[in-house]
Amino acid sequence: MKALAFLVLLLPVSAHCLMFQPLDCADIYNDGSQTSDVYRIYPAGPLSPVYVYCDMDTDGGKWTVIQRRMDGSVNFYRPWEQYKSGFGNAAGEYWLGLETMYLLNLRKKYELRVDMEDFEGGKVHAQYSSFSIDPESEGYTLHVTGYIDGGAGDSMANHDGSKFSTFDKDQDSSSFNCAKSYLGGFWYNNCHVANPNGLYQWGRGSENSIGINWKTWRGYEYSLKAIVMKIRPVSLALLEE
Ligand SMILES: [Ca+2]
Repeated sequence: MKALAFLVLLLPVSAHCLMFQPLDCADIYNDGSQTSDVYRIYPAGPLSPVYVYCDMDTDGGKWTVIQRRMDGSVNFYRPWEQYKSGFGNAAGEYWLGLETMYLLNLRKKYELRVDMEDFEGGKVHAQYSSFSIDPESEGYTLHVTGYIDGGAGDSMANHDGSKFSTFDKDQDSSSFNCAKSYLGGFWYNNCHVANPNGLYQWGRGSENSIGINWKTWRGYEYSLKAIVMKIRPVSLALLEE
């Protein structure tokens, strides 16, 4: 019996070595790759790799980047199907995709961190101890709670409980089309306090509310230089509290 138990213990380890298919950047980090870079993850199974940027440096690393703006190189005014499947370049600006985010949420509990920069050298962040989204049949409704201040203020609370909207799929709580009015795709409410997928505007002169806004930091008339949304699995110890 002792020998059998020993074999059973060994099996998962050898299977892991033969076909390592990380779900997220935390799996990659724990497997020994601890440099921030582009990696492949497999939230939809072995035949569907997804390229993603892993932040292995910020606050202990293990962050899977789900959204990144940094230079205006990618157009974020896109239809539903593209926000669902993802777009852009994992080495630069991109949106991971709502379906991939949902598949990650199916497997693990995540926290969210939003890092941002302005054009004057300011850097702040906002963190949330819980981040999840519902399936497409529920409009990919956002659940984001447990705000922890990093200097940015809480611009996401207003979006908690909202469905995702794009210019061709209005699921917001406004009488008009928020995505069309504010030139992005997001969990618009009535309409936004944060607009990370808005129009990249290279700083000053941002027209009211259509830029990359984080209202509680730089307001509606300032479009940020960079914003990165990243998620990391919450440790089991924390979940049991
Ligand atoms: Ca509407």
